Amino acid sequence: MRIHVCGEGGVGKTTFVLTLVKRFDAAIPVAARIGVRTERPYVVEISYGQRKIRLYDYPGQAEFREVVATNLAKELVHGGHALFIGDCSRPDTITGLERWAKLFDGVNVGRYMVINKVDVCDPDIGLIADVSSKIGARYLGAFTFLREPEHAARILRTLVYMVEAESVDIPSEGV
Ligand SMILES: Nc1nc2c(ncn2[C@@H]2O[C@H](COP(=O)(O)OP(=O)(O)O)[C@@H](O)[C@H]2O)c(=O)[nH]1
Ligand SMILES: [Mg+2]
Repeated sequence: MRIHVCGEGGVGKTTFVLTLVKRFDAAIPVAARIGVRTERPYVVEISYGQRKIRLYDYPGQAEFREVVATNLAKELVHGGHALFIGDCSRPDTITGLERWAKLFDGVNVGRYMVINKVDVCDPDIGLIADVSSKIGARYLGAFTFLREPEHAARILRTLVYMVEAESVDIPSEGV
C-alpha cells in the first residue's frame, strides 16, 4: 500500500512519517529530515501486520511545486492513496490543499484529510468541512503528531482499515 503524504511546507508531514518509523521499527531513515528542504520525496517503508506500507513524504515548499507534481505523477502510475495534511494554526495550509488535490485529478485514489497542531489552536471546523468536501477527502480528525506520537499510529491504522474496507486499492500496486 502506498500513501502519498501531501501538504504545504511546515504542516508536519515529516514529523508524521518519522513518528511512524519510530513506532513501527522501520528501517532507520537516511537522515532526520525535519525542516530539510529537498525536492525529492522522502520514502519510508514500514511493516504493519502482513502489509508493507510505503509512505511518500513530498516537500511542500512553493519552489518545489513543479518537480513535486512531476514526481507524484510518476508514482501515481503505481497507485496509492492521498493523505492531505493541514495545519490548524495556518488556515492557508488548509485552503492550499485544494492545489494539492488537483494533482490527483482523474486518478482513482482514496483521499483522506487530517489537521495537525491541535495542541496550539482549535481547528476551524467550517473551513475544514468546506475544503474536505471540495477535494473529496474524508476528514479523519485533528491531531498533534509532535505532542502525541500515538496520533500518527492511529491515523495509519484508520487509513489501512478504511482503504481495505472501501476496497479502493488499485490492484496493480506492487509494494
Ligand atoms: N506545535 C506543533 N508543532 C508541530 C507538530 N507537528 C510538527 N510540528 C513542528 O512543525 C515544524 C514543521 O514540521 P515538519 O514535519 O518538518 O513539516 P513538513 O514541512 O510538513 O514536513 C517542525 O518544527 C515541527 O516540530 C504539532 O503537532 N504541534
Ligand atoms: Mg518535510
